[in-house]
Amino acid sequence: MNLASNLSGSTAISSVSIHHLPHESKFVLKPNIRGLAKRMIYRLINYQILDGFSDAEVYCIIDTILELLKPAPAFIHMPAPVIIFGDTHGQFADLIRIIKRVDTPPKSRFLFLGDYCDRGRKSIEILILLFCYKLLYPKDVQILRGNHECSKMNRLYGFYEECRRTRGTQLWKKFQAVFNEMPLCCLVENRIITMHGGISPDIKGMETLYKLKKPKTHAECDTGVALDLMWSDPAAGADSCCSWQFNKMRNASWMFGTETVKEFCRLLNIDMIVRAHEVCRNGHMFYCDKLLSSHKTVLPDRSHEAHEMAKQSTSQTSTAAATETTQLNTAPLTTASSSSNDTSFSSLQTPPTLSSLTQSESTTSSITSEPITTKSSATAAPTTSKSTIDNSVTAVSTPTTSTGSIT
Ligand SMILES: [Mn+2]
Repeated sequence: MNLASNLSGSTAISSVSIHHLPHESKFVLKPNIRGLAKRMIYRLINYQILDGFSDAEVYCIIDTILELLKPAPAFIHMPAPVIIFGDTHGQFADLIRIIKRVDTPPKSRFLFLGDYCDRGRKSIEILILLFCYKLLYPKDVQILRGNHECSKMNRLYGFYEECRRTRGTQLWKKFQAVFNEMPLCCLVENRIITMHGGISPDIKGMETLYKLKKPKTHAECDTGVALDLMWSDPAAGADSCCSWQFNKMRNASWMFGTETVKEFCRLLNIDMIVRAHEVCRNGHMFYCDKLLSSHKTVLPDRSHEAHEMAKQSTSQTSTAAATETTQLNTAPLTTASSSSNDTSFSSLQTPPTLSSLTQSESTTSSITSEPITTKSSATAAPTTSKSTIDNSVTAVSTPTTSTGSIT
């Protein structure tokens, strides 16, 4: 399957203007920072470490990405074809494994759907790698914000400790400033809308998204469309017939049913929603033919622990509680298939450090077989009609009737 290729036909010409983000075109990267970003990518890809780069050099990349992201709106566009990645959650080895399998920018485009930090042990490496790619190829790489790119979350779920342990808490603070500037939603080729969590009953049309402001405070992250884009989920089983219902599993935002997904696609005149935020056993799955969850994981379900954590951590606030369990990983939509098993990542994250948490979390697990079994097609489909999309959906033998486990 190559959704992006299927979309690159008839709208290619008209899409030029809508994908134009002026601030990215005007952005000029200083030669010394360009060189630094290239050296960092080389070391991260080949050695998977940032050792040898000073704090000042790491801060330089973060300060520059902040400068690049600041003018970006909360709702952005991107042309197809594009490789879409779900949650990475600090599992750097998995990200590298997939990046080595696909073309990297500028030969391809990358769209990341958020949740880069927490859970896994190498969130800093993931973020710095993505920042370097974004700096070098600003139009070819987009990085959306997930619910873990909020300080309330990543203070508790591993990222703060990782920063403190490796380079100090100042680094953690610098990352928060970047997170506040990340866009929340991306429209691919005018046909596929993407976000970390899901849709919102407050989205009344494209205008809502164009008017959306990037949330900069806890309060802004915890309300309205921004909250829903980062937190909502499709409903499973019998609940899927309901239109909107309170998301009890998250204790925040909404769950939406199959008809709601279809109505949303009609309302915005799009073909599909692609989101992450939940575990998908096979890496990605379809929901009522219109919503694709792109998320691979194989790690133990810790929802009970997470739920307890959420209850404790949100005793001061009523929204945006975390019920995410260990989850992983990147699931590119347009990659070629591979049937090889991969156990390259074998250990996970240090437990959260919230003093009230006394449970010791399992720290070992293994990644099972690579879930993507789709093949890229070099032939672009002639139209961008619904039938094109639906055909590409049905061509993939992935689960279609239930949502992934709550994460
Ligand atoms: Mn999430």
